Amino acid sequence: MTQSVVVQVGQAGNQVGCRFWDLALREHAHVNKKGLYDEALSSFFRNVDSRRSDGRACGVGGRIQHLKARAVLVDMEEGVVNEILQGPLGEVFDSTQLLTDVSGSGNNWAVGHMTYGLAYREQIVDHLRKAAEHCDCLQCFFLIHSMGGGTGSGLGTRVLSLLEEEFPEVCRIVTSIYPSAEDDVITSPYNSVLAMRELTEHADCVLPVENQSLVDIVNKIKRMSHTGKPGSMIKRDSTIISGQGGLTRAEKPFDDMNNIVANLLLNITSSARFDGSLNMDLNEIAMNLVPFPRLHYLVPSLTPLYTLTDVSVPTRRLDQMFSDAFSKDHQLIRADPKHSLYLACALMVRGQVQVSDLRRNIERKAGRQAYVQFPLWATHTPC
Ligand SMILES: Nc1nc2c(ncn2[C@@H]2O[C@H](COP(=O)(O)OP(=O)(O)OP(=O)(O)O)[C@@H](O)[C@H]2O)c(=O)[nH]1
Ligand SMILES: [Mg+2]
Repeated sequence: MTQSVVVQVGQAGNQVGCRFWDLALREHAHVNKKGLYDEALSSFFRNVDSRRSDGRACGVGGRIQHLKARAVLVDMEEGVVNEILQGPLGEVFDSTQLLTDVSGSGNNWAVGHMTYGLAYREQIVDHLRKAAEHCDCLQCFFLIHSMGGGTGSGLGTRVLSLLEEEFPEVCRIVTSIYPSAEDDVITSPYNSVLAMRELTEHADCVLPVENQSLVDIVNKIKRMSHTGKPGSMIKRDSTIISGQGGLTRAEKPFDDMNNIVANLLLNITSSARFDGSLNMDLNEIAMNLVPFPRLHYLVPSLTPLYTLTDVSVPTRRLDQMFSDAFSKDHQLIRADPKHSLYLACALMVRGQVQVSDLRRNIERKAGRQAYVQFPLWATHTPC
């Protein structure tokens, strides 16, 4: 099995990353009943025996000792990373994976990209190399950052170009959080434009996520769960909400929105984390969906989002999910591809689903859009 490394940069990057690790651990705990460190866990986690002074990781097959995320956490202020370290996930990271400064980039792309980018260049490369050395077969880097903040947009895109320089063969998938129109960071449009140029040049694939779409989805889920109708209760262990109660209880700002982004990452990485007969390789995302190297912005969409009560997928529901995946209410960015052209789309399906039902739905969709190619990937893992 292959491994991937998550690089989270800036406040938004680290907060979204943190939700991803929480949900990934919960998903593995749900499946891994024997407490053994298996191939599935090794894709995103190392198993470190704290009694060994050299800090080396244990191989696949042994008991789980201490799971450490294959992650590099970068922020030019300390607050967010310190909060993560003091929270329930603190043990999942160690000091060798962290890189912080004190004053932040002041919402200024140039400070992140140029000032910190040059000052921390060696240290960033060092951290990335260390994370890569812990992998037997490194397949992918997942970069998570905001487009609006100085560190996320500026240093985040600097990290991206360093990844390209140092690991040209390793796939770079970037999750970029775009600001909403009412964003309180006044420089966020400038930061976003400057960062986009870098994303176009250096990423293999970008999953743009817009904060306004996340706000809309969260508000809609809240409205639905407050109607009191049967089937409108959110399951307590649903991965769409966080461990502390998520949407049903007040949490830190952004937590509920970040859970949705974390779910996107959870689903995209599921076939790298679990076995499955129709599994896809992470490289195949870019290989199948990117027609030209710079045309690599994918519109992400998630379903089920609003029917959170039932995670099993009866046939009727699956048909609905296929339609939902193409509706703008389920997209994580406020774009309307129906007014333009789909060059390619991929449907990633999780759970116990009949392949014949999938094919029937693909024919239904593709029939109307004759030139669209539908690669089909499915993972038989819990969703
Ligand atoms: N979805 C989401 N957006 C966030 C989060 N934190 C900040 N943002 C958004 O990200 C932008 C600000 O970027 P930050 O990530 O806070 O900034 P930074 O990368 O830490 O950069 P500096 O603070 O300037 O050093 C604004 O558009 C915020 O609305 C978060 O946890 N989730
Ligand atoms: Mg910050």
